[in-house]
Amino acid sequence: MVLAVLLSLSTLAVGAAIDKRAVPAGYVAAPSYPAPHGGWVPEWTDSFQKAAKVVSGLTLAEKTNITAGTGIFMGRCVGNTGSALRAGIPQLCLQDGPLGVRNTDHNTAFPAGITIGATFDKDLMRRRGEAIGEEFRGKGVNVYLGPSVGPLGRKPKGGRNWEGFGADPVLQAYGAALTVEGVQSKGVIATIKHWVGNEQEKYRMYSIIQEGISSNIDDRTLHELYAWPFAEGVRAGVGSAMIAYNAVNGSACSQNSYLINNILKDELGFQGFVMSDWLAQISGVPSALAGLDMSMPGDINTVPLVTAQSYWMYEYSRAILNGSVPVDRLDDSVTRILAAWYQMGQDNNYPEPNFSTNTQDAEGDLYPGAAPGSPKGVVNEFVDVQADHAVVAKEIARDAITLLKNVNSTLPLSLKASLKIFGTDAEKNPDGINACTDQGCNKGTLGMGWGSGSARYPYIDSPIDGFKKRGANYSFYNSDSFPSNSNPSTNDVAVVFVTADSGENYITVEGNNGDRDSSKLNLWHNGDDLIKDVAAKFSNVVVIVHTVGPVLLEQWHDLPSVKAVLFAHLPGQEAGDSLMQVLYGDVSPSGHLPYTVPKSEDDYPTSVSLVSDVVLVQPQDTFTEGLYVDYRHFNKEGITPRYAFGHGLSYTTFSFSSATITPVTKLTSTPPTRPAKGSTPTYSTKIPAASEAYWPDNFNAIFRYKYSFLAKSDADAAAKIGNSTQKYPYPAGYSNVQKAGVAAGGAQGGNPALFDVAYDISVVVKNTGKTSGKSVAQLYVQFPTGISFDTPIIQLRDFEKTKELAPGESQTVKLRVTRKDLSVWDVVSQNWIVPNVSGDYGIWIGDASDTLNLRCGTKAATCVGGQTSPV
Ligand SMILES: *[C@@H]1O[C@H](CO)[C@@H](O)[C@H](O)[C@H]1NC(C)=O
Ligand SMILES: *[C@@H]1O[C@H](CO)[C@@H](O)[C@H](O)[C@H]1NC(C)=O
Ligand SMILES: *[C@@H]1O[C@H](CO)[C@@H](O)[C@H](O)[C@H]1NC(C)=O
Ligand SMILES: *[C@@H]1O[C@H](CO)[C@@H](O)[C@H](O)[C@H]1NC(C)=O
Ligand SMILES: *[C@@H]1O[C@H](CO)[C@@H](O)[C@H](O)[C@H]1NC(C)=O
Ligand SMILES: *[C@@H]1O[C@H](CO)[C@@H](O)[C@H](O)[C@H]1NC(C)=O
Ligand SMILES: *[C@@H]1O[C@H](CO)[C@@H](O)[C@H](O)[C@H]1NC(C)=O
Ligand SMILES: CC(=O)N[C@H]1CO[C@H](CO)[C@@H](O)[C@@H]1O
Repeated sequence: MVLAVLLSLSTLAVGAAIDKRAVPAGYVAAPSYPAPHGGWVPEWTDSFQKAAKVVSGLTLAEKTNITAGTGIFMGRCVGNTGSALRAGIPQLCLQDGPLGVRNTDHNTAFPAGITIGATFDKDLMRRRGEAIGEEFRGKGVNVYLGPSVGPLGRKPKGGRNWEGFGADPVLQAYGAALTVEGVQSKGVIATIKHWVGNEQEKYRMYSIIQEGISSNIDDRTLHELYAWPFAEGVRAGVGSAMIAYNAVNGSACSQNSYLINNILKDELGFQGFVMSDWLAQISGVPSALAGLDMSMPGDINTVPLVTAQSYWMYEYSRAILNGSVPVDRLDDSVTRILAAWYQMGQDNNYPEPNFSTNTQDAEGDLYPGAAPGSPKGVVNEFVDVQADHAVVAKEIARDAITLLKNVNSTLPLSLKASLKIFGTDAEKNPDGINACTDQGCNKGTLGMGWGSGSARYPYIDSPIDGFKKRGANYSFYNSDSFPSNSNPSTNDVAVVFVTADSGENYITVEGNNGDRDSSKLNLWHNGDDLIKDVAAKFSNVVVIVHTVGPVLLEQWHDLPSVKAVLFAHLPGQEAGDSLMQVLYGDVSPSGHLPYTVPKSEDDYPTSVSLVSDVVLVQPQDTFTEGLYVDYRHFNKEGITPRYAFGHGLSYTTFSFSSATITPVTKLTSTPPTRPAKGSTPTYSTKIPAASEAYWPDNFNAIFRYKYSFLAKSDADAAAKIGNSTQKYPYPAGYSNVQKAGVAAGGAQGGNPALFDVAYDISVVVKNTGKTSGKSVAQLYVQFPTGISFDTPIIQLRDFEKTKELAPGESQTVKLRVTRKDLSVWDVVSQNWIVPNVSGDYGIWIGDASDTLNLRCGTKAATCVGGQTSPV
């Protein structure tokens, strides 16, 4: 996907030397070896035993075949591992992306991550995951390349924030964990990505002329923000994790031993396999030692499709024979991969792929990367996997719609209203709904951003389709400039559709290189001007925004004729009727902002602007704002945003009352001691016979395909080195002795005591208005005063959406805070500590981060309403 860029870079770059700009003083990428063996948590024991048994019977070439892809465009899926058919292990199919099966047909284009985040609805998060899982399984995909929780959303202009769930670690964590549970309940391996610090698109990749951008993150910030959603994904049992393109503290994530070995596999107790992002791997032996388990798609990053070169496959066979990578490291990787396969039940009649990511045709090249000369055959059986998933997709699109402003109950509309509708976003792209590869354009209704996180639309139910179906009385002006013939009348309601888009770096759209580096936080297509022109002529204006993230509303928000503003986020295929149900009041809007909407880009700390204009040296992105991203920053600096995180209006009103707080687990300043690691499979350390890697006689190799075999002479030469005193120059701090495990670990997600419930909280939510609606109870924690840690004023820790409440109806909503929710990461003791066990934590409850009027205190264990919101 990054091919064109890479090839052009490499032609430019021949001979240019890499000049590594030092990371700022104090940021270090410490060594952490060896890679911990997997299999030590009870939930995975059976799968590891089955896997280890198979692995013990595999040859060297079979093992290295399983750890890498066969090359880009070398199979039906975006990633295809080698097989070990003799042992019954098929090739595994890995496919994008987070919101649906990419590059295929008869699939559902689900609402994007940011949209499900805006629902604040755990049940919908889980059901979306289940539906996605069914579609990936139905297409024969073994590994779903989602959910995405990195980027976290630190940079408002970051290109891929929309693939995740919002600019808060806890919202991301629920999104991730429930997606993982849903997807994996259907037998599909989920992939949590991108580990970690992938907060901007530009400069993300390593190339011949420039190292990938370095995200310099301090330890506490990593734990309390960026690693938090990964911990919850791991706790949910995620089967794979994908590393990020960028570096952290100067060391590429694909070979950062501290990140993979120490944090992910040891402290967070991750049992699955770690794969590279596509072409992110930059070395062979170092990445293996640093804990990488799978190379995707298998090619050398700078020369895909040129030769059959790989860092692994045959090179990995060589690195084992010459003694550089210990045999147990390879065995552990293969066991992790096969354990995930067994853990999901994929050994039991799992379907083979029946689509091709490379073509929409029924027949085509079996290995397009080998063309010319690739054998041809049937590559697409057009299997319909949609079932009734449109139902949940529409429910999500609808319940995400976030009403920001609604003066004088302008919404809901009456069916009789005379509507004048403006903006090309209201109708489908006239060139075709899938006219742009990977949705790499912003034309027509914006249902998703662009890049590998996109899917093809089976259809789009556009807003205009919706108005038509309703029998609305409307005129539509399909233009982003104000037309001269709109005939304004005082009784008209003008509805203006506007957008802001972003995506992945390998496609540039309207000057935006993935990130919104050109559009900034402004609406696209002169949306501000269109709204202002409409507002000058019409007195009742409703603005509908399809957006990837925060946008500036200031040019028109307070104009007297702008009566209502709503964000419909990225609805996927179900953009029309979902919106109609809200506009016409079938349901009340119930979405809430999964990020802050600022008044100005200057409201953010300068450290979260995009890094730009760096030539040849490694770009440095230092997270100096620490914990203070999004609302944490606005609150700390006392900056009033246009709309606060969590804001979202309804057509009705709710009260929060009769709250209770019940102590459950008594807190201690450090958590109880972790359980010891369970046993893991034992692996031989003996270097296998060179003959295990020899090319078989008369093997019919596919051109440019990646194989794990070596020529006899090469294998023998490597084995000779392996049986000599010649040693690989191991990195400083290298060791191959398994360790006991860090104090903060102990189970999937970390020390299990971190997830003990400290307090149960309940609150009665009552519909005090005149129409039905759903509310969201949001719970924010305020740390006690006087502690020695600087903490954000409030931090989201739990939320729950109510059922649809009739007027006068109430529901008791249950929330909880865990030990971890009340802890800080102490960099000195390397553990989560409760800074004052007898301190009075404020547990604030409300329906937005700036309307928290109900406070439960942990000291007195009482709750009091009518309080002044802490921010
Ligand atoms: C990055 O450097 C900081 C500062 O030394 C350190 O606290 C942190 O643990 C490092 N992170 C990684 C992943 O190496
Ligand atoms: C590796 O996988 C490929 C693709 O399935 C297969 O052709 C090849 O024979 C496999 N190699 C081994 C050693 O099994
Ligand atoms: C062994 O092979 C690997 C893979 O080609 C290579 O990187 C490494 O330097 C070799 N080790 C020795 C000691 O020659
Ligand atoms: C709301 O309606 C009332 C009564 O019709 C009117 O006086 C007031 O100006 C309106 N407010 C706005 C902001 O339009
Ligand atoms: C539609 O609205 C126009 C005003 O723009 C009005 O003249 C016309 O009667 C309305 N038509 C219907 C069917 O309500
Ligand atoms: C390893 O080297 C020793 C001599 O140094 C030799 O006796 C032995 O046969 C060799 N083993 C292999 C497997 O080549
Ligand atoms: C801890 O909290 C208690 C109760 O609020 C308070 O009396 C005490 O001073 C606090 N201790 C510290 C070290 O802040
Ligand atoms: C339902 C269906 O058509 N499944 C097919 C998917 O493709 C594989 C071949 O790769 C077939 O074996 C399945 O029958």
